[in-house]
Amino acid sequence: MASDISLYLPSGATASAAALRSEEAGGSDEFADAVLSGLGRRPRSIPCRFFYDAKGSELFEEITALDEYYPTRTETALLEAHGEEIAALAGSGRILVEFGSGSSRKTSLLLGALGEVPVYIPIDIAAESLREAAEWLSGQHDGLTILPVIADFTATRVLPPIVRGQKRLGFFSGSTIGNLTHAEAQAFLVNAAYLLGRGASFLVGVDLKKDPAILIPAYNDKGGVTAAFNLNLLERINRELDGDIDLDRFAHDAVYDGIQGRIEMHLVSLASQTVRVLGRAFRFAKGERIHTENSHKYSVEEFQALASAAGWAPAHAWTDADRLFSLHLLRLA
Ligand code: AVI
Repeated sequence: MASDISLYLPSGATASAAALRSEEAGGSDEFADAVLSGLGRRPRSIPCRFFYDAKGSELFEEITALDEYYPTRTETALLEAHGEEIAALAGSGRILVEFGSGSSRKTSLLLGALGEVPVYIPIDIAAESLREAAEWLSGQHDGLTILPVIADFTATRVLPPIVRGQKRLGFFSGSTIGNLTHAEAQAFLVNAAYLLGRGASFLVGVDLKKDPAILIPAYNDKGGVTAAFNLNLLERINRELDGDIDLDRFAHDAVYDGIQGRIEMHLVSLASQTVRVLGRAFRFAKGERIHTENSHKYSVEEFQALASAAGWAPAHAWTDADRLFSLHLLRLA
């Protein structure tokens, strides 16, 4: 039954989600260190993983349903259209290892297409979302064994012992890989190869390079949901780090850097002002920015080159007719 799902810690222990809540990524100490050092450096920056507190996660869900935000629906449509072919190329009877507990709907589509999956292992640092996703999926897929692992999926080196001797298929959806720098993305793919092991397959969703006239609205929607998502970082600072930031004196901005091939999100100071966080003062000039997110875009060939450099052999890439998004199947010899 759903509520019996226990969460696996790489140390080998199991724990309840509640007991772990204070240790989740973005827990206050780590958040405080990142904010104090990020506001103190030039250019100022705060890592995008801190967007996802409860309110930020809700706003992100809203973003995925926006007209302007094409990635989620396009990737979902690719999974619907090519599920059978993906399953045939990925290999049957494999343990499914998902990096991030992101979108249960996409996972459910993939599970449906794969047919027999002996065990499903989602890895995420956020215990609560991990448990919620596992509960929902266990309701959708009768008899599926789910072993959620609480860990930083970019760095974890351990899976539950049940995977020993079993072939694995990795799944990393939503172009979350685009939120990593090229070097971090390569390091992630190398670590995923270690974790998934010889003979593994890996399905990765990657947003494609395209006209900035499509990209910019996807990160600056008319309804202001992405702006609220970005500004929630300042609200989170006020809530958790005793901040006094006036949200009306900062604005959301999204720009496309064609050289780096990435959308950058920033928070721009609308006035010359001083803000306080945990008793420390930070002076902003009017127009000064805090860099809050990178979202890298790749051509099919660029991503295949990155994956190859990390030891993976590209087996196939699916794209939609408008060339908005790509799904890559990689293999490890
Ligand atoms: C989670 N990640 C892949 C999203 C993206 O498109 O980079 C986060 C996001 N930021 C603004 N809108 C969506």
